Amino acid sequence: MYRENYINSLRLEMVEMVREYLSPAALKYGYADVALESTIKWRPLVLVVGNYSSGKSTLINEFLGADIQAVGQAPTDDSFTILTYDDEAGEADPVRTTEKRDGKFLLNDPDYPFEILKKHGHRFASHFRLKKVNSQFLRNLALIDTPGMLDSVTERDRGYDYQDVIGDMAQLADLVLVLFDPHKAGTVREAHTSLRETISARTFEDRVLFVLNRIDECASLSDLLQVYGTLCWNLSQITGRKDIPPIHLTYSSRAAGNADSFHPDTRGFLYHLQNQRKKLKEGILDAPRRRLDNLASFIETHSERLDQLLEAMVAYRTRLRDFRIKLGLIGGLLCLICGGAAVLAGISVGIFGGFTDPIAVSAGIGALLLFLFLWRVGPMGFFVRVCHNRSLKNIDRLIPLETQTRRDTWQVIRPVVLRYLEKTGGRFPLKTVKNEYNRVHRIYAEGAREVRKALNELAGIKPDQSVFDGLSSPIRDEAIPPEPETENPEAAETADCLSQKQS
Ligand SMILES: Nc1nc2c(ncn2[C@@H]2O[C@H](COP(=O)(O)OP(=O)(O)O)[C@@H](O)[C@H]2O)c(=O)[nH]1
Ligand SMILES: [Mg+2]
Repeated sequence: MYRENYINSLRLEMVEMVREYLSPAALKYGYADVALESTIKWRPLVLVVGNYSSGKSTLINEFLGADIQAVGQAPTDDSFTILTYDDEAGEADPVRTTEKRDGKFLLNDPDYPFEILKKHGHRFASHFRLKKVNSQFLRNLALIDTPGMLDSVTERDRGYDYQDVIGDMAQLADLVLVLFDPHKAGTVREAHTSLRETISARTFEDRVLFVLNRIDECASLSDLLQVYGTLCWNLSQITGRKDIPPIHLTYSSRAAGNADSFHPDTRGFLYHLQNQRKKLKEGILDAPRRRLDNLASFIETHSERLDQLLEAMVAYRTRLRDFRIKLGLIGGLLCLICGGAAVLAGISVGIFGGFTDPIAVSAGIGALLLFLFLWRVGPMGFFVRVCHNRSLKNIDRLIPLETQTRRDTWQVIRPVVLRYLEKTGGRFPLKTVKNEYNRVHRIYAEGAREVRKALNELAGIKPDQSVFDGLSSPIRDEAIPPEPETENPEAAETADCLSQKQS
């Protein structure tokens, strides 16, 4: 429980950090259209994608401990379903759906992070829903069950862009499970491409878990190896990498039993891969910890960008202020000369009696003030505009960009800086922007480091065993094959190899 509480309070603190320090500046300077925390404030999310009939809903039901999602060989369910915990439901009750919400409600409720999915239109909204389930599995995370990939002809009939939706959901998710099955090992290329495009290359490996499901349907170990090889090949083609990402080899013993698909010869290798289901479950239950990693990266990335953005604003305003001071001094000097010249001219033509004549002094001061006013509205305004335009033209010289990291960050925020300076004409108070810069800089320089320190501390805290043990599913493993009496050493060795590769 200690670790769970630690994770939860750390998550809330990090969201608060974003809300209090980063969001205000992000909204004010047009870096973000909606508050930064709107996509991260909800619970950790696990997205489950794959072909239809790859066993997504079966897997989810098994972990929830009840038949919550419809399952079937044909494309049964064409909806995106958020499965989340019902805090109000009694824990002793049998696991069931306690409440349902439709897509329109979800997309418009600011308590949920799904506003960014609104753009996918009404057809998507009618295929989007939420179920509250009183399953302990969902206590610290929410799952998203998705309709499977279909062939391209049917794709067009969906009425919304499936790939785009998957991409947006993957951005919200802390963990993405990509399911394959032996019949279609490698045909989720499209889903994979949209994931690749939306999840940054740096975090892709941490965020995506590949699962080869329904392995009980492989007639033998060599059949499984063939499927595994095909999948590896397809994955390496899709990712463009030679090293194969870890793949969980698993199956639903309950569905396998129902489907009556156990070939007696297959029991040997299945026995050695039984732990994979448990490992997968543990991997999913680790989503809250993954959320912390993602939040840490989120804070690092956005605080770095906002820090540079505000640095540029301060640099611009300081430059303008210095230029104004210079212009003011020149103007003051010119006005003094002009005022003095006016008095001298007055004396020389005999209008004023002399330098001590009070009328001459007042006339001199009046002339000085008039020249000052004319200077400010005329030449000074003109020179300030010239300085502003020159700053915009040479925007890349506003702040030092000595490292590649700073240059990369600058490329992202440059248009934001330009837009804001053009919109305001450079008229914003230097003091305010300096204060904002100091606040964001504290997060960038110290906050992000503190967060990493807390995460390192967390790594030293042992997982709460109760989290995993207390979640034994009421859907029993009816068809788990018994350990083969005479173990085939070759098969065992190969299965071990596969398992080891994944750990
Ligand atoms: N043999 C076997 N059948 C499975 C397994 N997982 C799911 N199924 C069956 O495959 C069909 C499709 O499952 P479903 O969960 O609806 O797939 P989804 O479309 O990906 O959600 C159902 O008839 C399940 O009973 C498995 O591990 N082994
Ligand atoms: Mg399904």
